[in-house]
Amino acid sequence: MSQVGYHPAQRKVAVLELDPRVADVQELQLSRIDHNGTPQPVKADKPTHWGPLYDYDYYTFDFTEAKEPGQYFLRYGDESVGPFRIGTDVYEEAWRPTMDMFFPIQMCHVKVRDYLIVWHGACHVEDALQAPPNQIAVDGYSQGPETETRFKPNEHVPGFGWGGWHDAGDFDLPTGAVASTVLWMALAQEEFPTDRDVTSVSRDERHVELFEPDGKTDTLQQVAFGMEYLLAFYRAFGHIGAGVIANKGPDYGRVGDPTSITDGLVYDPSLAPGERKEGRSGRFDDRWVFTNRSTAGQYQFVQAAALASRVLKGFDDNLAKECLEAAETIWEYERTHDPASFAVAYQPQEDGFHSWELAGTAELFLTTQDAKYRQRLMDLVPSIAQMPADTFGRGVGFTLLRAMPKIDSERYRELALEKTKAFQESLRVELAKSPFGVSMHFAIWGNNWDVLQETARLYFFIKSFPELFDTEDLYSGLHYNFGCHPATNHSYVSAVGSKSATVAFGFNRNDSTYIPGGVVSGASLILPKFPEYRARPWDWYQTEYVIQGSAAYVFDVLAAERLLNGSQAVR
Ligand SMILES: [Ca+2]
Ligand SMILES: [Ca+2]
Ligand SMILES: [Ca+2]
Repeated sequence: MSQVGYHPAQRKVAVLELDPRVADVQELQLSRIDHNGTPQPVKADKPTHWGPLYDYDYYTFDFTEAKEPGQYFLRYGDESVGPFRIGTDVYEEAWRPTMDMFFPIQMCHVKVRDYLIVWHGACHVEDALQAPPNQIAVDGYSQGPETETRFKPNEHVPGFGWGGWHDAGDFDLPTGAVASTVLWMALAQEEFPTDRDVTSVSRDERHVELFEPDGKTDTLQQVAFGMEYLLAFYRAFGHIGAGVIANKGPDYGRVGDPTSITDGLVYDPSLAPGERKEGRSGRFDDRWVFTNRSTAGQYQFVQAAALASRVLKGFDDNLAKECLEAAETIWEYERTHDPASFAVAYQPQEDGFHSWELAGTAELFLTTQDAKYRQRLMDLVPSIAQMPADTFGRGVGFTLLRAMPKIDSERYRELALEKTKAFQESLRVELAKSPFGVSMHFAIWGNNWDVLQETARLYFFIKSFPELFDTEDLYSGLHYNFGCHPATNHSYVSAVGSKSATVAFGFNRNDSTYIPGGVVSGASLILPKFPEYRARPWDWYQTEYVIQGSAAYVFDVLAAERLLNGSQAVR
């Protein structure tokens, strides 16, 4: 069940995971705590057999009729779960720890404090050195035979000392993950605007203070911080590269305060190791920036930047203008040059259907309404037509749907509807494969971030074609994230829900602790069919925090809040 509980209007289905050898399945009991603190029975019934899956036999218990606000428990035999709430406000605060704490704490290049608590100091301020050609680095980063920039190997590239979030417990700044995080955050702000302000960000002092307002909307400050990092590539190279990461293994794997991983001074090869002169240092500890161009990555940036330029307008007009200028310049470059597909972690690859080009072009069209972007989208209609339904639904589809009203073309709309219908049918089949009502694809990590991003995309399908979709499918993604999933019933969001992931693979994992609002990947599938969640700090494939999953989570909670409580809901 969901550890944060349920809105009265939602479907409520608990899932019971049993050893298939259990012969006599007992009653499940739902009770509500009365004003004396005593559990009062609400419903007791034999659960419904769903069937075998993985190493288990699954049953469901539908208690949708429970609508009275309050605290509830579910009991089966000796096992009891709860308390969990039923109330119209169950999601109201659920997104806040992620924006109030997790994202500020993941910020690189600043110190982060919460009054007495120092989360970390201003780290990696000397970023970054040009990664040398043919350099293979940790965590899937590599450089091709050319740098594709004007910088010499190991030369300091200015401008990388501000912006970006550490991804997970690693301290690298992966371009694709940052772009995807900006996307979900900015879409959340565009669809469900909030003016919440509990974080101060001082660029001059490199100081972020939690729970101290500074008169600026936090989500916009975070979108700007992500874009500042991505724009550093554009400013220095004119194109986007794979990311920034430590130049040696141990520096990549360190835990605790990252401030002392590097000495904060720019590397100068003319100095002896340990020598310092005029603010430069002979210690070779500066991080590398990886700079090969990959067309899909350029279009991913175009999409994030075009969207951010809309959202940042009125907040930081200069930055908004630069975002749009960068998006348009890079789009133009990719349109007039041969595509490049340097394969490296944290940069996407284009498929045979121009998915990333379509995403960037549609977003630019949404921002500018310029006829040349509309024309390019219409030119690519045959590619959309050839796209398999799942490629559409799990990829660029939600972006193409967002552009649909402004494109105002019957052919485009018909095609979007046709693809959406086909995707909806495929999704129906997929969601019925488990009692959890979400896509259960596992590849090393748990599937929670995939579920959260699918849920976010689903919001736009529901918005475009409400008659084709059931909003309960969107809520299933949240219930899954909050505890209705295999192996255990932890909420996958640290500190959100009665029982949550309070041990996780963040940069404080060595203390077996967590960062409030961080979202873990959750139970992974040990082959052939054992779902496992051990809640251990170093099991990165189960308890790791990743920034894009956390941003999609924020989007999903706000989407549910909007669908259930209307537009006045978001605060
Ligand atoms: Ca990483
Ligand atoms: Ca603020
Ligand atoms: Ca240094």
